Amino acid sequence: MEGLESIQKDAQKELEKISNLKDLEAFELEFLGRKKGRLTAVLRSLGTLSDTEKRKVGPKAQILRKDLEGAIKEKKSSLKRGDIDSRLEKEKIDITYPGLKDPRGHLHPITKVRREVENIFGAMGFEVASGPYIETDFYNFDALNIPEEHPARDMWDTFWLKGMTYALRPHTSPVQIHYMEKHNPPFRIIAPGRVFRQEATDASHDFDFWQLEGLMVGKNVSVKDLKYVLETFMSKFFGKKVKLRLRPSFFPFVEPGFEVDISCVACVAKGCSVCQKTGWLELLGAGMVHQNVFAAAGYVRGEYTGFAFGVGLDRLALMKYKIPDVRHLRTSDIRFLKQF
Ligand code: FA5
Repeated sequence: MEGLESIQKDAQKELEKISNLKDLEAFELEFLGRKKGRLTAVLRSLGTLSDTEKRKVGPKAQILRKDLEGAIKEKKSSLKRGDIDSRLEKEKIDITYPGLKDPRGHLHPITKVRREVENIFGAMGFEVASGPYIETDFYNFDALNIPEEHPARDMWDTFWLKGMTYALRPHTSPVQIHYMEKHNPPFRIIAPGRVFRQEATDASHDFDFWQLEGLMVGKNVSVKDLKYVLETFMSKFFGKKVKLRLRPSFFPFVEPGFEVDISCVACVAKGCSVCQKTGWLELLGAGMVHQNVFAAAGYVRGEYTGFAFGVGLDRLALMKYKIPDVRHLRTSDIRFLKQF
């Protein structure tokens, strides 16, 4: 029978060297394993000893078993702790490290302006309507009181498709007809959308730009309503009191028609380079809907009155954000877009 002392010495020596759980398992088997454990063998053979021997060896062997079991348990938990520590060391996060830049984009200035415009008009009871980019002559011109061969068509030279049957819309006014064909007055709508024109571009003219159409129709709608609605919108949009000036002008689909100027928002009507020292900015076309337009949309002539206006969304954006050239809005130049 192996002596308890040598078992204890070996166990102590080996245990000190153990640095992982796998070796600890092997150690446990070597000393306490059910079949071949060295201490197990001693404990099993106690029965073959004399009573005196038994009393001498028995308690010592039991104590050694308990000690070994305790030491194994302790080693196991310290090895596990070590494992966690080293994982923590490997996976630790330095929360003071500068963050990675968020690559998310943001809304385009035209989208921002469109949403703001929709909110302001929405608060005044205007619904948002839309229409197609590709139109027939009827919606682009005839229904808007611009007959074939009439020189007024030259005001909106557009891009023709399919042998002059279809064209890209040169303004948002066709949406008036689409909407009136499907709805009866009273109503108030705005129609923001892209329009396309054959245009020699410059700082304030592009060939692909955005317009905002407005249309309010009812029994007693008048120029007063037009002036009030536009003045309220402009003042809210620019965040300051804006004055309106209506000058007589010609658009075939309105009678009377106006060119609408607003008091310059850059110099507050004193005269600067933005308004070319006039104190006024030319911004939109407007007027009272022509009865021929109501008739083309299927209404009874003389039954309703209404106002309509068309303003360049791009021009609103230029003024709001002090952008010097309308063409910047479509270059997709990130250096430009980042500023908004
Ligand atoms: C029209 O397009 C009319 N449909 C507006 C209208 C609607 C009048 C309803 C009466 C009643 P005009 O061509 O003037 O009108 O264009 C209206 C506005 O669009 C201009 O005042 C300007 O703000 C903007 N605009 C016109 N051409 C361009 C362009 N090439 N680039 C950027 N904005 C433009």
